[in-house]
Amino acid sequence: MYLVFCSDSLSPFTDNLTSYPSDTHVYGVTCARTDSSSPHSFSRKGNLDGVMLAEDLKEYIGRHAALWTMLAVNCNLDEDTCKDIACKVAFQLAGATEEAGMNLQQFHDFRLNYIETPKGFFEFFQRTVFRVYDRDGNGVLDPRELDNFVTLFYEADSIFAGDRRLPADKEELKQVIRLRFDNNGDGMLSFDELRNVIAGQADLSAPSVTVSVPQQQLPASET
Ligand SMILES: [Ca+2]
Ligand SMILES: [Ca+2]
Repeated sequence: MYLVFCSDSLSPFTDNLTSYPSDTHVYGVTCARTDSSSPHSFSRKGNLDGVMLAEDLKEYIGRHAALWTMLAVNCNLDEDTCKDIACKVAFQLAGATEEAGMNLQQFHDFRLNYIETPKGFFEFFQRTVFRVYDRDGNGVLDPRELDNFVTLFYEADSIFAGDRRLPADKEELKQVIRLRFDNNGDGMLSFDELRNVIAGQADLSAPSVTVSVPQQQLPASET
């Protein structure tokens, strides 16, 4: 169920709608959830076109810590960077662009598909992790971006730290990832190729060590 408000006010949008003066009109949308203290809503300051721009989306994401705090914890990033990345991913998933903004229908679908279902929410998180390392945002990790990504696995405070299944060092892990997950062999890792790695559901162990039989030592030349 939506509650639609119209706004020509420059007042910042807050969770507490009753704090608005009577002449304030807020254009937003809220869904019927049990947590009424945290309405899913957005404002478009001084603009009634129903389009949500990056500024509005960042405000929405900022008020929903669950959308970005996991990034801060897992990737050791500051809050603002996490919110920016979550915004970029939200626009992408909504099929919208930051320049053109997100319309009400796109916002509704994004929220329904990626915020309100655990599966969708997990995918949103995985995509934000991927986007952290896809610095240029071209949708694939090039060798340098992959190098940054695998560093995550070997940092002291990493959630993967101490996992004995991991190869001994990141060079070996990169090799494992390229061999097992670069399905189209283009030397780049797309989100779909890395999805299970990010989800912690991939076998990253080094190939089983084959015990090589030492070659028979040749007698030293006597000449
Ligand atoms: Ca890239
Ligand atoms: Ca590839």
